[in-house]
Parts: sequence; C-alpha cells; structure tokens
Amino acid sequence: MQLAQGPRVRFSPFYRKSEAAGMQTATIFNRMVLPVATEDPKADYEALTQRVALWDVGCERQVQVQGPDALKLCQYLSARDLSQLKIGVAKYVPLCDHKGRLINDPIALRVDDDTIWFSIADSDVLLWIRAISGERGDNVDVTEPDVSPLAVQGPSATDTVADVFGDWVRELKFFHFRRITHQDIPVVVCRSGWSKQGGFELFLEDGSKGEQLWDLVWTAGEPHGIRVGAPNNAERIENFLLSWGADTDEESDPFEAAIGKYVDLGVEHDFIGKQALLEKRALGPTRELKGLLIEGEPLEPNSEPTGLRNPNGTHAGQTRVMNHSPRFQQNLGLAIVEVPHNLPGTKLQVETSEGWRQATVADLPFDL
Ligand code: THG
Repeated sequence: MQLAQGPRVRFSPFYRKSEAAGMQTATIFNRMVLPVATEDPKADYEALTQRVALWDVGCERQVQVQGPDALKLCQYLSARDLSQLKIGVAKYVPLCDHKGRLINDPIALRVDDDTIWFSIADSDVLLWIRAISGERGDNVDVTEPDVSPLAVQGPSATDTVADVFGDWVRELKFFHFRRITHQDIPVVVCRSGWSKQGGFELFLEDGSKGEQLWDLVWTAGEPHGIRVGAPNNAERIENFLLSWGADTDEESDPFEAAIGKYVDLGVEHDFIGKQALLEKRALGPTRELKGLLIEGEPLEPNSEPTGLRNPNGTHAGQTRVMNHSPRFQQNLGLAIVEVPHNLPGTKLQVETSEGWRQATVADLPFDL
C-alpha cells in the first residue's frame, strides 16, 4: 500500500530538495512528512558521525506564544524553570499534563521579550496551549508560525555553517541562537540538533525560501562531504536522546522517561503537573526507561513495541526500540522496565522478529 497524499499531510519547504538528494523513506510527524532514510542507512550514519549531514526537520513545528503574558504562561506550562530564559537562549523542556504525564518534550526558544517558541515533538501542543491559555484568560496569541528547521549535524557542521553565515557562528554556545536575515532569508541560527555530533538548526522564517537556504548550505558543505540525512535512530540511541512517543507511552512521566534531570520541582511558582510530580518523586518510579544490550547477530529495527520478560518467563516491561549500533558493534534497545527488574546488570529477554533473545539492562546514556 502507498500512503495517500492530501491537504491534511503537509510538506516542508525542504521536501523536494531532500528527495532529490536521495531521501527515500519517510514517516509522519506533526501531520507532516518527515524523511528518515536514503537507500543506504550505513552511509547515512557515516556522514553524520564523520562529516556533515543535512536534515529536513521542517516537521519540528513551532508553537509560538506571543503577548504580555507569554513568559508567565510558558512557566506554567513547563516542568523546567523558564523564569530566567533570556532572549537568544533555548532550553529543553518537559511539558506535562496535570497528572504529571509527559505530553511533549520541546525546545523552548525565547525569540523576543514577549515571544517564545516551543519547537515540538509529535503531539498537538498547539491545541493544548490554546486550551490552557483560554481557560486562564491569558493575554497571548498562540499560533503556528511559518518556521521550518533545517538541521546541519556532524563534525564538519560548524565549518559548513560558518562558510554560509560567517565566523561568528563559531562563538555561539550550545543552545544559544541569533535571529538574522542573510541574503534576504530570515533565519534563526541555533547551536542545537537531535544528535550528539554537534551542529546547528536553521529555523527558516519564510517557507518560500527553503530551496534557497538548502542550496546555500549544500554548496558550503560540498568541500566537507555533505550528505542528505535525517534524525538518526542508531546514533540517537547510542547517545540517548529521547524520542517522545517512540520511547514513551501514554502514561510515561519525565522521571520514567529518563529526563527527570530537566524537571525543577523546587520553584516557587505553580506549573502544570507540579503536585503530581512531587508525589511521584516521593513514591519513586514503578517503571523506568533503561538501555538494553541485546545479544546475537545484528538486529533489524522493530516496527512496534515488543515483549520484555524475565528468564523465568514473567513479564518485565516492554521493549520500545532496538537497533544495531555501529559504534559499539552491538545491538542496543530502549525498554520501559518494571521495577525491580530495572537494575543495571539484570538479565532479561527481548522479543525480536527472530524470537526471544538474551539481554542485559544498562543505565542511560550507554557507557560501553
Ligand atoms: N530540535 C528542534 N525541535 C525538536 C527536536 C530537536 N522537536 C522534537 C524533538 N527534537 C524534541 N526532543 C528533543 C530531545 C533532546 C534534545 C532536543 C530535543 C536535546 N537534548 C540535549 C541532551 O539531552 O543532551 C540537550 C539538553 C539540555 O542540555 O538542555 O538536544 O532536536 N528544534
């Protein structure tokens, strides 16, 4: 079967360029097409970890909160303290519901005094924030602006991006950004991205200029061996960056999802989920996202969560993702493991397409 197109499925301003450069497989993210692989996943990984890769991540939509009450509202929405967020700085923030369940894990960017963007994962944050702000009567506009990120990731990303915009980008600190217009292209240049290889995200503020921006970066990257790519599951598992909805289910909270260090429970102000998270922290988790070292030959990635059991056959949780790691030459997995089977070193069994395999629980990030 082929997926049908139509007005409900959106295409990013970089879509045609990334297809022409070799992207062949895509998924849906925020009701938008997200290219994920070329015909050669090994080469995708190699370009990202050894040279530089260019990713169409236009599907990482921005939810813009703008108005006199913007900062106050965003503090109330975020389980991480945003009260000190300065213009030009971004923060990775867990968003929770009133029961402390993780509903998204965006990057918050303070783009102006009264303007904050949430650069979101794959859930309907626009509806959530409109509902919350409406109920509170905040003086804000909540919209999805014409902003599409293009990620430049890898060891040569800095040289590539400096060749486009100038050497000032070398001085940008991690999660800091500048909002500029370059050759008539309005763009936020931020040192961020969903890999641990270093790099930038270019938040294009005019979708009609997507191909122009793509070509500028591509030309600058050619001497560095630039290749089209995409958020890379093997690399992000090796270095553990959370994939909301892949590594989490409808009940996961930030502690269970292994991003508890981004929750600030000591703040004076109230935020959504604070009470529930205080109680959860006091009780301790009943399950936890952990790493798995899975034995045997290289595994094919799974398409849905699979089983996780103790050697005696009793239930131990669910395996969310598994993938062969080029760096560690070993199969890795991420699993939601029930307490007390979550201790590092615990022997478990993972359900794969070729039957059950032996696995060992490990802390995240992997330290092999
Ligand atoms: N960039 C942008 N939007 C995004 C993502 C992104 N939206 C969806 C998704 N990714 C959101 N999830 C994450 C998860 C991890 C990080 C960023 C977004 C991340 N974490 C760093 C880490 O864990 O080391 C840094 C966290 C910190 O120190 O604050 O980068 O990638 N635009």
